[in-house]
Amino acid sequence: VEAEIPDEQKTAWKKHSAAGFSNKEDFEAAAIRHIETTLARSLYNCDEGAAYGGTALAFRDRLIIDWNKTQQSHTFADQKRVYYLSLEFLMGRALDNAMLNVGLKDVAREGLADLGFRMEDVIGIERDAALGNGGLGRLAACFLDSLASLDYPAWGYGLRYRYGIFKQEIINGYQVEVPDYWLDFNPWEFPRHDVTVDIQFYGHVRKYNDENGRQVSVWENGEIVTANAYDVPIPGYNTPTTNNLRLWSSKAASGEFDFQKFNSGEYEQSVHDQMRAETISAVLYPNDNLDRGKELRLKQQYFWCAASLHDIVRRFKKSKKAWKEFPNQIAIQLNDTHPTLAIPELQRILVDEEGLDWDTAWSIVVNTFGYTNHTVMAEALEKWSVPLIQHLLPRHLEIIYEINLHFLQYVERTFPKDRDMLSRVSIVEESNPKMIRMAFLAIVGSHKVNGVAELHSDLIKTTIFKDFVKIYGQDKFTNVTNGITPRRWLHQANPKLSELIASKLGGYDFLKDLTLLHKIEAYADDKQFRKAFQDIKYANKTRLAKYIKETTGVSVNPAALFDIQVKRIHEYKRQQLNIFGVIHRYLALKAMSPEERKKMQPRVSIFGGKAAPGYWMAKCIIHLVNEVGRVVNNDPEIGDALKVIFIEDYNVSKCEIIAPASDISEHISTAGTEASGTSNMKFVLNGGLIIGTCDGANIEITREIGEDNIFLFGNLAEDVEDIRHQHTYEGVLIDEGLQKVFDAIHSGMFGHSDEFSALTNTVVNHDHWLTSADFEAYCKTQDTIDEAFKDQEAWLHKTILAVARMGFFTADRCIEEYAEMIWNVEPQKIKQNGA
Ligand code: C3B
Repeated sequence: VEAEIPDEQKTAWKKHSAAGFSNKEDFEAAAIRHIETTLARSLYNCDEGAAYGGTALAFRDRLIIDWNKTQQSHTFADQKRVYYLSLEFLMGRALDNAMLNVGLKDVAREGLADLGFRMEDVIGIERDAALGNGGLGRLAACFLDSLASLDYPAWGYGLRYRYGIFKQEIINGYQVEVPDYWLDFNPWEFPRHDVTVDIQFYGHVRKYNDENGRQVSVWENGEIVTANAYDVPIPGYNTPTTNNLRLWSSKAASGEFDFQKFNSGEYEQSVHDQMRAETISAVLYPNDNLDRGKELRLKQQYFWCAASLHDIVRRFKKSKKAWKEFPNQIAIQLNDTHPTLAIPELQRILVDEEGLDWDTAWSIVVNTFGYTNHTVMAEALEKWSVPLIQHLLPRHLEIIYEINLHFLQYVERTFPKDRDMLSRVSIVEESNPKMIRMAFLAIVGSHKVNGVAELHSDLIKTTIFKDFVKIYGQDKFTNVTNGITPRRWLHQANPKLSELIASKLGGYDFLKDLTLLHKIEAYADDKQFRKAFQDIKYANKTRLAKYIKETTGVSVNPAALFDIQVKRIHEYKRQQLNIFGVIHRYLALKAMSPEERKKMQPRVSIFGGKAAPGYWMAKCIIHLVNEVGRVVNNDPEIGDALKVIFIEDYNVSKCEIIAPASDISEHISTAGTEASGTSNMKFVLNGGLIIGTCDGANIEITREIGEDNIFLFGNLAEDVEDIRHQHTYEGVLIDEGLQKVFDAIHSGMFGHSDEFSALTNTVVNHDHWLTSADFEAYCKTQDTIDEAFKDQEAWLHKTILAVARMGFFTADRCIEEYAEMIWNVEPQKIKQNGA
């Protein structure tokens, strides 16, 4: 292609080709040009918002130049690429990350100062891109950062929700949801008006025999919706590699806009059709670890899978390679079962549209896909009703049935005497109505299945997917323990700690090889280093205390022990255990003399997190935390001994302030329920210790950092089932201390007790989450922590060792494991000058 372009044209082009800035002068020029032209502002009306806009657009220009080079280079090299399909990408803010990844934050800071702005204020203007609920969405965002930083040719595919996760307001102690319309100014996306895909829904399947007598299926007469691509550049750290996150937005198909209706006065109806189409990508479903089976959600899933696959197949076809090369060129990772429809969709494209025979097509499909499971909890495992799929995607239902038929025939041949096995593993659950078990479909259609921490990967093999291990063997199932990107979660969130580490390690190489952190172990007993480390923690706690004061009006003492639990509110994550523990502490403090109280370790208990709007119990927990805070924080007897804070609207950018400020963070899920957890990693990496159960990645964190440096408690996963059985047959024996807490709640100490009866009753009736069973151990462990914290030197020693040993939990390690074990892809360096 390049040879076909005339030389004069090339010369003219190259002379004026866009160049990125790399010094202060050029940054200022770029920012001012954008402020004056793109934003139509001037020296006289440039506020912080405009300064943010100009800075962001200047950086976007820089990113897109590298983005173009990267994409060209990947196209020329034509190597295998990875596609990460995720319905959630919890990206947070982009500007700070872009500045740090391209290494120009200091340049921009100086430039902004010249223009009269402070970097922190400008960064603070940006809205979070909050296209996700919690851990699963943030993991996808960390993986994108690692893929780009390690130079892997990779794209993310997701939905461009007009409304991300709702904004949480706390009004009179209750959660209120406010829509998050985040797109009014989003400089980080590029609309690709030329990249569209028409997506079909409904309709029916027509069959006929072609000239060779082969039966052909045609899916026709459906409703068409158009998918529009929006691209978000993903810069790697300290590399020109800039990958792409492609988000699809839905709109009425242009051919579908009904001019007939329009002209005959049915303008309203035609606009209504338009809006109906746009509804598909309008809103992120706000459930975390919960499946609700709504038709619109299924539409979202198919819309996004079909658009993404069409895009991938279109790119592959340009290379003119044989179909059997498809899995050698393309790896598709399914982030949970949400994109499982991509499996029957690819089979449909290959068989119905490209004319491949079933078996050839199926082997391409299986070799292309990998499936990551993120939960074993029944309420979170997706199932879709057969009548719903039949209605929305009639051809896909046929294909799913055929996939199941082939699969069950194979099972029957392998285990001829086990009839029971067939109904247990069938993709179709024989219930009323029949349901499609998406996890089973994902296993059957993928070559690898992985869990996200060792315990979790073992659990899926011994519980929910046990039969599949018998059928396919151990090798199909593997583990990739989760990780986090140290760029955002250390360097960006905690610049002072990053700088301190760099000063000892002779530079920032550890940000790309986190195992280098082990070298700071040598400084665990170094007085000066300890002091510097301690000062940084104190400064970070002061920063959080200031934020708490500004947002809640409550003053907290940065010298107190900061005990933090921030994550989605969920019974299995057991914020109720935490708040009951706080009440227990409050009652103990109240029973003490003022002298005794003075001797107690002062604490600030900090909570944050959203409840799904329909999750009643989670909302009760939020309400209780706020009511306890109201009582405790205003109790003159208590003073600094205890403060209880609920941070409103917890999100990624708030986590960047919170994670560096903990002394202790809580990861206290009922054993066997939290697949991995990733905030546990963020807190330890930032020099905080953990109180936790033997669950998810806590176990591996303990192995890495040493059991002296973590506070574990509670029943083990292997015993949970027995305890629940006991509860069912013998009733729940409520812990003595917990009973006092309940009595206090019932007395009306924290407002009308009816408000909380659901919360206490569920413990009394079933204690499904072992709140009572683990209560005593939890409180004792908290007492141990109080004692340990008093010895600040020993505490610092622990925290420094813990940080030094966190190298394993970088998302870079995850990506290397996926690349080697599941995707079989190699990194590809981009030369600075492109090509
Ligand atoms: C979460 C799990 O609950 C976490 O333990 C895990 O660390 C992350 O995924 C990432 O693997 N998860 C989630 O956020 N949403 C789901 N629907 C299922 C799991």
